[in-house]
Amino acid sequence: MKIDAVTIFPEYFAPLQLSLLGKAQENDIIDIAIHNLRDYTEDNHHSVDDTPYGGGAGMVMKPEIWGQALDPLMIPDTDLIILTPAGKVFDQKMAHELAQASHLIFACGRYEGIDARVGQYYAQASFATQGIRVREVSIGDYVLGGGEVAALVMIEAITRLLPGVLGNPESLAEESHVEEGFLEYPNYTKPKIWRDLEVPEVLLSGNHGAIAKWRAEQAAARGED
Ligand code: JCH
Repeated sequence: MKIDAVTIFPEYFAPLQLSLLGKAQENDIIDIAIHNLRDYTEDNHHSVDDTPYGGGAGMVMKPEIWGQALDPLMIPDTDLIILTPAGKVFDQKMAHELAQASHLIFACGRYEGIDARVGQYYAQASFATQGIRVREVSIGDYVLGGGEVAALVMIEAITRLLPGVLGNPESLAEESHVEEGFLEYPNYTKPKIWRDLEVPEVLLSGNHGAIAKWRAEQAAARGED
């Protein structure tokens, strides 16, 4: 999977070199390129923002710069993801959908966001017929300073679903329960007693039927709070 991210803060993406995401890149499962939006400015001050039409607080990102940055990335079969607090909320189901994509572009705005015509432009029929889709996505109902952290969250959640990324496919099979509305049960490891707290007896019993029943009960109980 090819992944592009466009941002005025490329340094935010340093964690992509670590752990699971770093390995997925080394193993050519994902190919990530980070693009500095300011490289596409043409004025002396490298400005990317301007005052909002209609007035109001804050600044809005200029559409021309985004067009210059995105045009060369818009190849057939691309999902353009515009991060915004007003977008459709990212969940495990959307992660699975996006894990099927061949090319993702994350447009990471700052200030009050990107001029609305950028999304409108690439959502036109002339792009749709080439397999270019535009999605406005939020990662949850809270306001971040920009799209970068939201893009990181999505890239990690999507990448771990790609074939060959997780060594152990059992964890993915068990996780599919999460998507079906089942919640996880509490986990324990050694030692058997830690600071006077004991591991539930049933987990030491070797009775796999009883263990499965207990875990199902615990998972259901977690959903109640
Ligand atoms: C973003 C902002 C609108 C502040 C600028 C670009 C995503 N789930 C989620 N929360 N926040 C974001 C997000 C994504 C992209 C951008 N900002 C800051 C945007 C505002 O209006 C109230 C305020 C935030």
